[in-house]
Amino acid sequence: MMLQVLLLICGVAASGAQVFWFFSPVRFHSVSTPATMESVPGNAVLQCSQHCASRPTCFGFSWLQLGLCRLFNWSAFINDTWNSSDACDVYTRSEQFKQLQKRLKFVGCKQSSTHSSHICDNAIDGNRKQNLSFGSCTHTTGNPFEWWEGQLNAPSFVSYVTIYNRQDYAERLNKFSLQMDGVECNRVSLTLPFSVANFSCNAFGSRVRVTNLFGQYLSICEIEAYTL
Ligand SMILES: [Ca+2]
Repeated sequence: MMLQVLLLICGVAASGAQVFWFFSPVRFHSVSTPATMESVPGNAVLQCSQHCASRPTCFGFSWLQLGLCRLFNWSAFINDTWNSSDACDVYTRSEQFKQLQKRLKFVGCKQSSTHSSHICDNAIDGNRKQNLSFGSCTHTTGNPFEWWEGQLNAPSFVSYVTIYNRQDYAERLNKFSLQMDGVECNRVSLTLPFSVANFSCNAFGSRVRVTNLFGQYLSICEIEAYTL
């Protein structure tokens, strides 16, 4: 399951030192992709990661499940005009990505309901542990469309959010709506549960909300918002 959300590739730098590249998804089932600098065959995301890691100018790739890796560089990634595409998954080098991004600060939160002591603040307490029993995950009651909302310290452009999902019952967060100031910026529908993943938003505002479309409990162990 982790392979779907985070890929670790080992390589050797020009100096001979061993280096590690992390690749993580920035968009699932995207209908657009950065301009391609090179296309290579690849029957799995892992193969695409290896192709990209071996090319210094490659920043990420989009993977078509028909067996094609489309590699792109940084300038293509940040270009707002992506090319239309058949549904593909877009990945980037996480370590380089982290150097260029800025984490935004949540200063408050609320949620539709609270089960036991699993308050909304647990999603923004800085503790990323993904087991409910550790006391750092939220948990609502089991009504339809339960939601969690975080308040940013200032209106900001949110490129994406990173969600640390609960490890048991992770499938409860397969389908959800991500909203900025009440307007949906991403609707997520996964076929497999995730552990940690980035979900694009690309919207300006100050209130980030996750609404569960699965139809029952919403639990988030940590959520972080990032801007480029
Ligand atoms: Ca937490």
